[in-house]
Amino acid sequence: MSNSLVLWYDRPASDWESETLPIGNGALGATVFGTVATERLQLNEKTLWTGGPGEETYRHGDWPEPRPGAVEEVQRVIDEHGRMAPEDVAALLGQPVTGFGAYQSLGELLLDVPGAPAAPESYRRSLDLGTAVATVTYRDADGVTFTREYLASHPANVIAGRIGADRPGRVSFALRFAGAHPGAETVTAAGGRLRIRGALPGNGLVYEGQVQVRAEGGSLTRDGDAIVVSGADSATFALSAATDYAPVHPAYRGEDPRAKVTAAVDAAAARPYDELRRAHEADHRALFGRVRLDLGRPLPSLPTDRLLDSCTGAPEDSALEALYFQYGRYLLIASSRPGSLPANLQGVWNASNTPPWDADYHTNINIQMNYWPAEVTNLAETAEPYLDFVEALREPGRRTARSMFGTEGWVVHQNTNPFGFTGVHDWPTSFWMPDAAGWLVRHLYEHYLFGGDEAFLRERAYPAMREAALFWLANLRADPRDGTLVVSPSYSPEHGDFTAGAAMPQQIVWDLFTNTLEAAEILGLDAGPCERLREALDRLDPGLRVGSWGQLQEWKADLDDPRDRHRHVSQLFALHPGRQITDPEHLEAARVTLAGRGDGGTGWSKAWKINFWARLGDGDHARKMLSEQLRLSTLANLWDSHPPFQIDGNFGATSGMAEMLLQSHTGTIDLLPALPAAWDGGSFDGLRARGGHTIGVSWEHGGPTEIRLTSGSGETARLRSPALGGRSRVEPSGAGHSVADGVLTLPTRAGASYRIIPLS
Ligand code: FUC
Repeated sequence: MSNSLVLWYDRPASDWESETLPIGNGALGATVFGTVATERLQLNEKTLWTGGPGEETYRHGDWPEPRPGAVEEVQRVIDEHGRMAPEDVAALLGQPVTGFGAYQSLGELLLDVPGAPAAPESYRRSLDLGTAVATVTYRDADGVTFTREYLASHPANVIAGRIGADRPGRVSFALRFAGAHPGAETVTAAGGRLRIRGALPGNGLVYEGQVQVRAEGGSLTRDGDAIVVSGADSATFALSAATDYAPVHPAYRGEDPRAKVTAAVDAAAARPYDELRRAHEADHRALFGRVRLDLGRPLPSLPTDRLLDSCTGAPEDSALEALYFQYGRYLLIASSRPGSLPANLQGVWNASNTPPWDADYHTNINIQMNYWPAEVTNLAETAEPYLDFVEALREPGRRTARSMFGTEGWVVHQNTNPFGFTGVHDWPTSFWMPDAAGWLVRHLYEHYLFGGDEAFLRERAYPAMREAALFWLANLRADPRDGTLVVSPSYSPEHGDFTAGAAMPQQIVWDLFTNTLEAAEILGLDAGPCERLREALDRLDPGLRVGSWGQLQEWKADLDDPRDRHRHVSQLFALHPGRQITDPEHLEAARVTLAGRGDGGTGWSKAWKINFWARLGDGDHARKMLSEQLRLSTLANLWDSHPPFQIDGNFGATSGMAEMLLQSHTGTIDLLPALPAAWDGGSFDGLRARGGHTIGVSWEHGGPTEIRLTSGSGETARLRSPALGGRSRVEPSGAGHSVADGVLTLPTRAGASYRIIPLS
């Protein structure tokens, strides 16, 4: 195969944020600098967080004392004046944040290489998305070629590396660890093993890391707390790390990490490196290899940073676009695997102890966007940490619902941490969002829609959805303006005043109630509560209003300014990720809103707009946003930039590209629903549709020439494309398909594969 799945550079990285190459196994992350004289691998362990229990002041964001009448007072002001300034609401309902914490760096693994060339020849630093191996090669003045490779193995739970040379006896280095919390940890070396142990200041979270070095030939000695390899033919290392964090309310502490780390490093060190690497590649390929995308252009043989610099929006960019799509899938696999926390604002990669926004979990778009590509790009397993995380918020969220609102149900507000922070802080424009839980649980339902696992729906998704819905049954209010049920106070994320019935909260509640009712019907459960939910849904203001300039209103009153370019386009939740907008009038209003907001915005904002335009069926505009994101919001290592680096935009763009190729929101599978002119020929395989079908399409001149479908659980597939309106050949032919209104209906057998070839 060509290099179509490789990021590569002809220089070492000097800047962590924009240049290093990430590897990860979900729990552990490393970024590779590839510097020749002192190699640097910046390290992370996903649960290494300050804050939470152990901090005296930590209260999960709940009010320390009840505030009887506070919410009602805000509701009263809004009823009377129509709005209330965020600062005034924060003064009544917010509180200074205490003990929230931040995601920490673990430190750096450093390899000092004696006699390294100052000007190496044939230098190359690369990341192969297909194998999930990062490689650095260079030649010294004697003509010796050195090769370093690094990987993060999920099955072995280690970050491992191999340092080699093409002449015997030339591998020498000293390996040491530079911790990120010098006063809090100790580093020791013995028997080729380096051990780091510490307890974080504040919350006392215990962490441990170990690295075992092995050398073939030469010698392995110790120099203080460094391990020294001299004159070896090659050397390998295996590193693991863990903390005593556990995702269990209220203490959020589990076992001491030493036994787990020791076992992982012992086991990895006892295996031949090649075998470890083979097992890693097989594990990675089992996920990554499920989807293939070819946008009809070969990747030019240029370093990735120069390729990115050469992007203009021309059709030739499509090769980089395909690489960028797969990079999002790679990053999700690397930063979200079962057994640890979900991907945070930076996935798993963070070099700072005071990262932007604490590298936390923002719930007003960011964590949700991280998981948009998970199901459709055939990586459902990567969503498991997120699904677990959402479920684990129920218990603290229940207490927050009781103490702030005095009702049943569960809530979480605008940002959360690994320690069940479900209450509030007091940053006026981004602290209040009780509707966030309704948005979070939608992925649990989606997981069922794609995977068809009814036990998951019954035991996990439905209880969390139902309890979030019960919160709103108890907390919706009759709007004195028209008697509809509204959220009050309600807030359109990070924008404007507090009002009653802002579009996004209304649409989220619509989505939550609709999904919960659907799920209950599938499961045959809960006649009583469902009756109440149905009545409330009938009375609910659906949050879809067309305003004076044809726009979809952001608030219930027509307050929208056509010149407003705010990065959030929250009023279009109903377009994406929601599925409430399907009729021409509201689709057109959504289009007007989107055109009004313009094509600017932060990285994630542009990524959301790719999805929006795809949902509107406008492939050229979707690709324009993709191009804007690549040109203006993407760093040399192809990380998305808010700025600064924020990974949600990577995931949102991958999702948006999938939405351009395949949609399945309303009972049909729409093929190539938003194909841009620049992608005039191409093919994909392995994307998933709701209903459990796996789809591949080849196309030319904008129309499918062959559709490949593998059925999951044997549901009937309804495929829509203008090309399917006429005659088609279906193989195997016994499938008994029919065509009506441009929809080809195909009964399927579980596990069976079909080929559909449009004939006219
Ligand atoms: C949201 C956005 C900000 C930023 C932050 C992490 O609240 O409004 O732009 O992305 O999350």
